[in-house]
Amino acid sequence: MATPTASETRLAAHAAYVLRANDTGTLTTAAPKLYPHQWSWDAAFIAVGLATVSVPRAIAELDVLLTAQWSTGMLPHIVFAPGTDYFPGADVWNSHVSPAAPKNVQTSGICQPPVHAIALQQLLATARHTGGTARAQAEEFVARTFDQWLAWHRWLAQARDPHQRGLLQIYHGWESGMDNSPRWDTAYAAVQPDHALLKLRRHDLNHVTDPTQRPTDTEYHRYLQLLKQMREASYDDTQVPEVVPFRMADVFMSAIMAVASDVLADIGDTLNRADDTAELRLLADRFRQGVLSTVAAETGLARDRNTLTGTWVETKTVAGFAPLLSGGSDHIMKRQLDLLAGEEWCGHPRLRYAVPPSTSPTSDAFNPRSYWRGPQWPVISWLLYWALNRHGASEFADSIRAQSLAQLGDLAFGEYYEPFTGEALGSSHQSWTAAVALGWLS
Ligand code: 9WN
Repeated sequence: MATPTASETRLAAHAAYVLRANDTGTLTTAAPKLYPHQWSWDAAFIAVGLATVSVPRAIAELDVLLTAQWSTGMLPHIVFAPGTDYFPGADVWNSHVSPAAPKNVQTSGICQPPVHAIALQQLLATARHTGGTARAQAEEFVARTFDQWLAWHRWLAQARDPHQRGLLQIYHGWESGMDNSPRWDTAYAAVQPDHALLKLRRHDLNHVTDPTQRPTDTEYHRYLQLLKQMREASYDDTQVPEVVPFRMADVFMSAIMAVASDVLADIGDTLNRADDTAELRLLADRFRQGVLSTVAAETGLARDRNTLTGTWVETKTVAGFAPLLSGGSDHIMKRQLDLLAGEEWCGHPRLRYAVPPSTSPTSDAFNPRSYWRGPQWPVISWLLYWALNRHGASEFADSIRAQSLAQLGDLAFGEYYEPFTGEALGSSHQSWTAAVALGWLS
């Protein structure tokens, strides 16, 4: 890699500072005020960034998450730090209604996309490059925790894809990590909130004062209704699908499962875990095929499926590019690369930075300020960048990196960005945005 420019050095220094400032001493909060706890997929991206500064600190971050692992293997989507305000907090989730929840930590009762093996791979690569004790510590960590990551993948495969279709089912938009994406509109329309839930205790709007950047109250009512139904079912893996009206086969999460299973298998190979590696390769193949089976011939995009109604989601969101993560078909990859570079996506003439918007600006569902309904998310740009490099599309990956670094040059470390103006939206000093900046710069 070329010598960093002065602005790159400045960006890296600021990014490292953001991560340090968001460190509670135990875990790195997802954002200073808006998200004062640890989130599962945030922690993975944060570890990628932390590793470039301190390998032991990156390891500590993942260790906290693993301490909260449920006995089923599930990694919960939030690990609560004590005594901070967030809604819905630990009291609302009440994870201890489930016998599978850990006793000494409070967590949520749902999961998020399994990007963690990607973080392990990056952690190992950074540590090997650093050498010395960092390398030994990372290798010891991976060997010590391999069974826990394996249990996580096994749980996803068994609990969320029991019929082995290669598509993970989710029961809440929060599980996708793309909470209010138009991907979930039809499923949420079927959720009828109880009257008692209409009075919300939202804290997010104290920190993001422009409500158009956040989900609406109507959306929150539905989020809370699903949470209540799941809590009343004790977050039980077989009960929950019986009681919630939100049942979606999430194609983007399934693609992450495919590629992360392959990456975990690569790590298993280095640990001489032949049987487990073979199992992970089968999982990778199953989910790769599942993702490819959703691609619409007319649009070339992958689709989520509402498994309650049996209908496909046709809205053009970034999730349509799931095959760029999972791979498996040269023909589909080629078509998707052309699409992604084209006018409906990164080549849209009004974009300030040529990185993927969460929803295509040509879609009726597009809203440039509203959270997952249009803004660009640096963390998603990084994930696609990583996947493009993995699948040999390094030129496109380089362009996403360069455009992203320009976008992050405002040093705001926004949670997401307005695609036409480049304005940072949501929380500033968002940990995973700082982390992926470090990932790009390392
Ligand atoms: C609910 C922490 C998380 C991310 C999600 C993002 C947002 C939470 C919220 O923040 O979700 O889980 O309160 O809005 O959508 O992807 O993990 O950064």
